Amino acid sequence: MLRTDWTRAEITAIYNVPVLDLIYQAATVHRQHHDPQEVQVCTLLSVKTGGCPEDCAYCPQAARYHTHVKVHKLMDVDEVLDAANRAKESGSSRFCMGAAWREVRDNRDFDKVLDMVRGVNQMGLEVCCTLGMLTDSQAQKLKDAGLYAYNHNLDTSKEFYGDIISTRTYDDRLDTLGHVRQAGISVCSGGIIGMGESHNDRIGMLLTLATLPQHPESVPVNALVPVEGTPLEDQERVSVWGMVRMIATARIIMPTAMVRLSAGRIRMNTEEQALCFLAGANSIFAGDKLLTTPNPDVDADAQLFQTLNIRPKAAFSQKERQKGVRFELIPV
Ligand code: SAM
Ligand code: DTB
Ligand code: SF4
Repeated sequence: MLRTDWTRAEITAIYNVPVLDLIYQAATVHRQHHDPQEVQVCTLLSVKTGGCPEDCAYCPQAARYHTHVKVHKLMDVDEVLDAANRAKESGSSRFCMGAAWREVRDNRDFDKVLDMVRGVNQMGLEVCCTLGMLTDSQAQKLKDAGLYAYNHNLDTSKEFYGDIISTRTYDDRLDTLGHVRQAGISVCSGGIIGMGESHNDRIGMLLTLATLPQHPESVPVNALVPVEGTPLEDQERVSVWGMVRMIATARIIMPTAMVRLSAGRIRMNTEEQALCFLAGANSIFAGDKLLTTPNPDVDADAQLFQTLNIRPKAAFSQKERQKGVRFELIPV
C-alpha cells in the first residue's frame, strides 16, 4: 500500500537504520515493485543555457555568478530533434529538455518548446521538460503537445531552502508541482545533497515529497556538482553513504517511484554506483554532459551495464504498452 501520511519520526527512523540493514530493506522493497535488472536511461539536453535571473547557489547557469557556462539562446527545433534521435539510438528511453528560465512565458520560445515536445513524442521517447515555474494553462499546453513528465525539484527542505535560493519560494515550487499533476503529466521531483544541509534537511525534503497528495513518479537524487564561480564551489564531495541513505529511504517510503541516481556519477566508481542501484536507484542520466557539467560517456555506461548485468528499460510503463502506446526496445 502506498502511504502519503508518513511522519517525520517514521522517516527519521528509516533514514537512521544501520546502513547495511537499510540497503537490505530498500533492496527488498525494490524487488517487490520493480525488476532490479532494469534501469531507466534518460538523456538530458540543455535547450536554453545560462543567463538565468535566479540565484540558486548551486547553479552554474545563474547570470549573477561568473562560471564557465556560455549563454546560448533557445536551440532550433531541428537541432533538438537530431539530439533526441541520437539519444534514442544510444539506448535512452526518456529525453529531458532543460531551459535556464525562472518560469515559462507565453511567447514564441514556448511555442518552439511545444514543437520540440511534439517531435520527441513522435519518436516514441518519453519526453520530459524542466523549464522552471509553470501556470496551469502552460502545463495543459505541454500535456496537449505530448509531454510525458515534468522535472521540478524541491532541491532541499523548506527550512534550508532560503539559504540556497532567495528569488523564489518553496511554495512557488509546490504550486508548479500541483499544476503539473493537475494537467495529468508525470511528476519528477527530488533534490540535491552536499550543499551544507543537515540530515534533518535531507529527511525534511523526503517528507515533503512522500506526503504530496500523490508521490512523484520519479525522484532524482543529485549529488552537488560544485562549479567554480558559484557560492557552493568549495563544498566537499558527498560520500557514497550519503547518496545511499537518501536513495534507500526514498525507495522505502515511495516504493513505486523511479529513483534516479542523477548528478554526481562522474565522481563515482562502478562499485559506488552498484551500491546505489542495490539501495533502490533504477534510473540514470546518460550522455557525456548533464546540462552543463560532465557525466560518464556512453561507453563507460555500456561497460557499467555489462558489469552489473543490468539493462535499459523500454519507454513507457507496462500498463501503457498494453494500451497500445508506441514504444521501442533499444539494447545498449
Ligand atoms: N531552471 C529550471 C529550474 O530551476 O527548475 C530547470 C533547470 S535546473 C538546472 C534543474 C535542476 O538541476 C535544479 O533544480 C537542480 O536540482 C539541478 N542542478 C542544477 N545545478 C546543479 C549542480 N551544480 N549540482 C547538482 N544538481 C544541480
Ligand atoms: C535533475 O534532478 N538533475 C538534472 C535534471 N534534473 C534536470 C540536472 C543536473 C544538472 C547538474 C548541473 C549541470 O550540468 O548544469
Ligand atoms: Fe536558473 Fe534553474 Fe539554475 Fe536556478 S537552477 S539558476 S532557476 S537554471
